[in-house]
Amino acid sequence: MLFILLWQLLAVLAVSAANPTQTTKRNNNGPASDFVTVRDGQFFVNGSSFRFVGTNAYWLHTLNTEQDIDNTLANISAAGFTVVRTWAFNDVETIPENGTWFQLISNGTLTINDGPNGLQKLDKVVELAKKHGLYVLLSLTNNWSPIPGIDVPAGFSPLEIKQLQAENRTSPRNSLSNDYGGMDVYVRNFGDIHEHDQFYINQTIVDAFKNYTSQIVSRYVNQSNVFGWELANDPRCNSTLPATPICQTTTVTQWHSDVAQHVKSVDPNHLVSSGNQGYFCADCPKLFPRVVTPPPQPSPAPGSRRRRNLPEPLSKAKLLKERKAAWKQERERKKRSGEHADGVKIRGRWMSTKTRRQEDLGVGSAFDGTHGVDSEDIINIPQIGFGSFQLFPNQYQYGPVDTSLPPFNQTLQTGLDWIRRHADAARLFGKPVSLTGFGLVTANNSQSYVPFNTTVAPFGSDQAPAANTSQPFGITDAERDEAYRQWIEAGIEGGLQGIIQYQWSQGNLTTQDGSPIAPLPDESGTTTNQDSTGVSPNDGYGILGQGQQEVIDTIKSASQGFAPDST
Ligand SMILES: *[C@@H]1O[C@H](CO)[C@@H](O)[C@H](O)[C@H]1NC(C)=O
Ligand SMILES: *[C@@H]1O[C@H](CO)[C@@H](O)[C@H](O)[C@H]1NC(C)=O
Ligand SMILES: *[C@@H]1O[C@H](CO)[C@@H](O)[C@H](O)[C@H]1NC(C)=O
Ligand SMILES: *[C@@H]1O[C@H](CO)[C@@H](O)[C@H](O)[C@H]1NC(C)=O
Ligand SMILES: *[C@@H]1O[C@H](CO)[C@@H](O)[C@H](O)[C@H]1NC(C)=O
Ligand SMILES: *[C@@H]1O[C@H](CO)[C@@H](O)[C@H](O)[C@H]1NC(C)=O
Ligand SMILES: *[C@@H]1O[C@H](CO)[C@@H](O)[C@H](O)[C@H]1NC(C)=O
Ligand SMILES: *[C@@H]1O[C@H](CO)[C@@H](O)[C@H](O)[C@H]1NC(C)=O
Ligand SMILES: *[C@@H]1O[C@H](CO)[C@@H](O)[C@H](O)[C@H]1NC(C)=O
Ligand SMILES: *[C@@H]1O[C@H](CO)[C@@H](O)[C@H](O)[C@H]1NC(C)=O
Ligand SMILES: CC(=O)N[C@H]1CO[C@H](CO)[C@@H](O)[C@@H]1O
Ligand SMILES: CC(=O)N[C@H]1CO[C@H](CO)[C@@H](O)[C@@H]1O
Repeated sequence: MLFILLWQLLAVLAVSAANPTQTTKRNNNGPASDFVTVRDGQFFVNGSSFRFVGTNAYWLHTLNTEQDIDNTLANISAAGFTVVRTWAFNDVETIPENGTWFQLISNGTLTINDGPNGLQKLDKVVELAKKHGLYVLLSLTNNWSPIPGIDVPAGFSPLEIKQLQAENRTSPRNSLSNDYGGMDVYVRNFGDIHEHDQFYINQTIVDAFKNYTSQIVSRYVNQSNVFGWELANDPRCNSTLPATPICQTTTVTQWHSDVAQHVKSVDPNHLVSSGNQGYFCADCPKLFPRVVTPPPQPSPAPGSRRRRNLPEPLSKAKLLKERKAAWKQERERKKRSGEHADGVKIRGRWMSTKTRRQEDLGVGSAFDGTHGVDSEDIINIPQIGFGSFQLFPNQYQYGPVDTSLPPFNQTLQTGLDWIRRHADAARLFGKPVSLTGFGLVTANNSQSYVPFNTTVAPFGSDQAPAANTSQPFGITDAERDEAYRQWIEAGIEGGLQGIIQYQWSQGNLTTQDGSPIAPLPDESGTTTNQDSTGVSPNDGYGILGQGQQEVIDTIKSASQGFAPDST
């Protein structure tokens, strides 16, 4: 009943037209704060609207010298990026001999390291980013922290897991984005139930995480070049540790509401966002079914594009209708090209299929709440300042694929659809939305590819692409650049306010044992050359030597629409 009323209300609102060009033009009448603020679906800094392209560099605080951090940020700034998304957490279960760590989580207690190899490293990142005119978007934890080298075997004690972790490490600590601690480290060290969603529901763990956020957030409360706080990278019900059957979208939404209020109470100066992957849950119960009033509609500037209606709200019915239409189109295409229009080939013979097929398939895991995330419910939490989503087609499914297209075009198209849906959600709910990470693994980079959910590459250098990747794997550099170009242009056209590439690579870095910029073993595999320089981690999305300049050029040219004076 509530849903029907909401639907009707949205339908009424949809009649009042939104002007998309408002979101692609600079607005100079915003709040004068030098902190990033939000109004009318846009970001503002110093009175002007602020749209950005950025890059990810989760490893910044692990670099071994201040000069390395400085050089890296200088290079990022020179490449035209204005925002860097990075990790503001580094949880360990035992104090490492070398390398950076921020928080020891052990035996049910938390200990913060604010020494030179602790939070002072993060201080440097924030300070040097400011020097180079960069904003930092800081993530407070991660959904993913698998034990390097092993899947978590059922029935292992936390101590046994720690021992296995030490034995099975395959790359230096902090090399992978999922090797900085995170939710599962809290879960393994508190309580007796080692299931991922305890992070969201066990009050002791929730309080422990709030303690951590208090320390970090209060430390940078006055730093205006902190773009905002991201509560977690890719929060969802499951991780390497499984979820309990009671975990659902409202569990994750409730946690966001609780922690976002907490962060805002400690730091009212900065925006808070989720960091989620952007999954939808069509027709699901909402904790925050508010309808945000659409921004006021100034008359379109001369020569600007036509007004567009507000998008229709997402629903199962809408998704199924779209899918049916696509299926019908495909059937007609097959008819025209002489292929069998309706049916499947079983043991060499064509069998007819039921036309109900599309309904039977459901709306798919990106839209049905499978992952325990309802990004529309989360964006409507009052303390959430802006929406976020990610796009990693090598790892996750974002929607149905049009199988009539070649594999690369399927990936490209699914990405475009995903971006447009989030741009629609932004316009519908009146908050800015940012794509906080996107990337494609190229053939040239495939040997380095390690998915976020694992600690080892799924295949060796001389093996065929992993059998479990349903998306095309190992595209050419040119295809990557073409997809990035089209995705960025679709994002800008749709009204996204920020787009962040994954991920930056840096060379000429100082090496140190026990850090991700470790010296390479020599021929004998034992001694090390401390004078050698190293390269930032590559999880398959690193671009140094993999077309870095081409990627930068593509992003620069595709993001012209974000330039201050463009209309
Ligand atoms: C905003 O204004 C402050 C103070 O004048 C200045 O330091 C800062 O660079 C400005 N930021 C932007 C993005 O213009
Ligand atoms: C945690 O407890 C174990 C066993 O009592 C002990 O060996 C270990 O030193 C403790 N760790 C910390 C960091 O206190
Ligand atoms: C939550 O964790 C605490 C601390 O480890 C534990 O004592 C408690 O039993 C857990 N609560 C529930 C409901 O599982
Ligand atoms: C969190 O902080 C509060 C207040 O400082 C303290 O009482 C509590 O023990 C802390 N919890 C943990 C798990 O460290
Ligand atoms: C932030 O600024 C306020 C007001 O000037 C001040 O009271 C507070 O100590 C500052 N906090 C930090 C961490 O610098
Ligand atoms: C993550 O990886 C583990 C171990 O391979 C697997 O059991 C789990 O289903 C994966 N979870 C997700 C959400 O992919
Ligand atoms: C999530 O975890 C549950 C329970 O462990 C499992 O049944 C389910 O398949 C998982 N879902 C995904 C999407 O990994
Ligand atoms: C696939 O995408 C490429 C690059 O945009 C384009 O040139 C090509 O025509 C597309 N192919 C199909 C069948 O759509
Ligand atoms: C490499 O780093 C060193 C020390 O930080 C610096 O002096 C040198 O100019 C750098 N070289 C390049 C090519 O960036
Ligand atoms: C720590 O660094 C020192 C000096 O570089 C090195 O000798 C030692 O092996 C490192 N320890 C670890 C565990 O990496
Ligand atoms: C050195 C090593 O391989 N240690 C352990 C890695 O993890 C597996 C379990 O997956 C253990 O069997 C190994 O002993
Ligand atoms: C990765 C990258 O762009 N590195 C550059 C950083 O800046 C120095 C000095 O200008 C260049 O030499 C590097 O190539």
